[in-house]
Amino acid sequence: MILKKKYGERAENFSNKAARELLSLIDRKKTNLSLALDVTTKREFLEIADKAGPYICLLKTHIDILVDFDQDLIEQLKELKTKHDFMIFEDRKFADIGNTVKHQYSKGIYKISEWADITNAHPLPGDGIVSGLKEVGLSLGRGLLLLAEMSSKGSLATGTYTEAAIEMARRHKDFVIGFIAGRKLISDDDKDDFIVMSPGVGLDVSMDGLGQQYRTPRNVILESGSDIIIVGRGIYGSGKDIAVEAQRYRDAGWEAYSQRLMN
Ligand code: S5P
Repeated sequence: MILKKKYGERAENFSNKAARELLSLIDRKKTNLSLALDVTTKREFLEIADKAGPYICLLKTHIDILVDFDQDLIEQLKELKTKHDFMIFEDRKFADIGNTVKHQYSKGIYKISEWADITNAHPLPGDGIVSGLKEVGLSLGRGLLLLAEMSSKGSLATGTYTEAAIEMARRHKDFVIGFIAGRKLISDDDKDDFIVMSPGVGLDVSMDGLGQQYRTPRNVILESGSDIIIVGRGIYGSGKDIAVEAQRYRDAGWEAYSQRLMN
C-alpha cells in the first residue's frame, strides 16, 4: 500500500491538538509503536513504562485494572511522559450515552480527561457519545478514537457498522482523530485524514486463547496501511527483556513504514 505523506507532514491535516502533537512526535522520535501496558500493580506499571519509554510514541493504559491506583501514579506517569517524550492514551472504550460518558471521562477516581491525551469510544450508542466526550475533551486539547473494528475473533464491528463509524468520525473531525481498526479505512486522496491504530500485533504468536488474534507489524503497517501498532504482551510477556522487545517492535514498525514510503 503506497504512502503519500510522512507522519509529520500529515499534522497539518488536523485541527486537533493531540493529533498534531502525536504525528509530529512520531516523526521526531521515529517510532510508530504504542505500548499496551496491561499490568495490575503500580510498581510493574512504572517500571515497564520507564524501560519501554524511549521506544514508544504512545503509552496505552487501562487505568482501572491497577489494584493500587493512586494520584501519585498519575504524577509519576506524567514525569515519565516528559522524561521519555511519549503521549498517553487511556483505552477506556466508552460505550454509554453522552451525559454518562461526560462524567466517566472527567470525574470519579480516575479523572481521565486530566491526564490522557487520547481516549476511545465505541460508536454503538450514536453521535451523542462523541458530543458528550467532546464537551469535556476538546477545550483541553484531547483527541478521541472510535473503535471501527476489533482484533478479537467474532467481532461484530464489521461491514456497515465500520462504515457508520467512519461517517460518525467525519461529522466530528475536530475531536475524532482516528480509529482503532486493523487497516487503513479511507484513501489517501480523501478530503479527511484519520490516524489508524491497530491492536492485535505480535511477532511470536498468532493468538492468546481468549480470542485475541495477532498479525505482524509488516502485515499491519505495510500491507494494511495502518499508522500505529499497539503491542502489549509481545513486549512485557513473561521472561521478556522489556527494552529489547520494545526496540524490536519499534524497529519492525518503523521498517514497515519506511518500506511503505518507498513503494
Ligand atoms: O480490538 C481491540 C481493541 C483494543 S484497544 N483489540 C485489542 O486487543 N485492544 C487492546 O489492545 C486490548 O485492550 C489490549 O490492551 C491491547 C492488546 O494487548 P496484547 O497483550 O494482546 O498485545
